[in-house]
Amino acid sequence: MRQGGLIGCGFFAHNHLHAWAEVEGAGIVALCDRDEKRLKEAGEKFGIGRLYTDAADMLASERLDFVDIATTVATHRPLVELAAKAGVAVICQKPFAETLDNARAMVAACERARVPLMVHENFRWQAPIRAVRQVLDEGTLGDVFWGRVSFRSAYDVFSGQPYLATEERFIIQDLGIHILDIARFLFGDAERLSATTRRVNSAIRGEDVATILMAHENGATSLCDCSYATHLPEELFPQTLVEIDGSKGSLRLSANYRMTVHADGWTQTLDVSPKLLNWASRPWHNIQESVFNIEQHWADCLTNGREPETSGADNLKTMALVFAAYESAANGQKAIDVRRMA
Ligand code: NAD
Ligand code: 89Y
Repeated sequence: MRQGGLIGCGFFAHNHLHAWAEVEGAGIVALCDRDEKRLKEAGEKFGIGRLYTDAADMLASERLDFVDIATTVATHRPLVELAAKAGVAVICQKPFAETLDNARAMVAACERARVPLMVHENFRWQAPIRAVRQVLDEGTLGDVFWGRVSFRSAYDVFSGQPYLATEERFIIQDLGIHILDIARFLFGDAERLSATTRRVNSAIRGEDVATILMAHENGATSLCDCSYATHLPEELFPQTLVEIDGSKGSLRLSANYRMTVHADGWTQTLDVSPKLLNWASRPWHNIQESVFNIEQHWADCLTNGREPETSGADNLKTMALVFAAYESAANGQKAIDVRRMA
């Protein structure tokens, strides 16, 4: 079994730890958090006794195959570079970096050290998103010319993640990043992008609404829209809805994980709900299942010597969309050539 050390035992890391306990071929043997209380609590809850308040100490004292970094973005670069220097493979949570320069530097550090690097970009690993991709792969819709990836909610994310209310940048960096990555996963890389943003909730610092229009290399147009200011009759957090139009048919991933495919004169509606894993709880179970899926993918990649789908190099392209969206919105919706950025 590949042995990992987890750095950052906060809000989301508990999902990582539940999932690691079920992954085949890899697991967590040591924990690190500079907050001793959080460290001890996680150690007790998951039965892990090797505890460190300093990541360098953990790397020096343990024989680790990888580290799983579940801290917030400001600490990603020093921690990724520390692990690379120790010759240890790295998983890093999203958002990977605060700047493209930092993202490139982390990718370069891992390449120089010849250690695998995966960004924990998990939304594309959600079962409903995989089901959509399968329809595309089967060619049922023909040539895709238009798509929409949409996340609209008023769920209170600030109580569990208070830093989301105080950062200068909010929804694109935190959530839109997943939506943009799903768009790349479904429609391929983008050439051009333009965006608008808005802050509706005056109690927070950053933007909570964003609308992003992209032209993809294959000629498709997509719209990524996200909002944490949308009060709907039915709160759908954390569901991502998808619409796709192709030359032979259309697909709609609608509320409550219903996927409707219409092609060649017939219509089929399927329930593509995620599994409710035994440690998961609604409504987070969709995200929680994807955490297990991406961790299992990492373990399989280490075993087979394959590059993870959301490698650091791949994630540079998603990060480029994030920064391009902010640049466009700050410049009156200016069209940005994203190929010059990644
Ligand atoms: P958090 O603040 O609750 O936890 C972070 C923990 O890291 C804290 O306990 C802190 O003490 C520790 N830490 C920070 N720097 C450290 C260092 N240098 N060494 C050791 N420990 C350190 O944050 P969170 O809400 O758990 O979010 C963590 C990351 O997970 C964020 O980047 C967030 O965007 C991401 N996240 C991802 C998803 C997803 O679906 N992929 C969902 C929620 C959060
Ligand atoms: O941090 C975010 C994420 O990655 O998924 C949902 C979230 O927890 C709040 O927007």
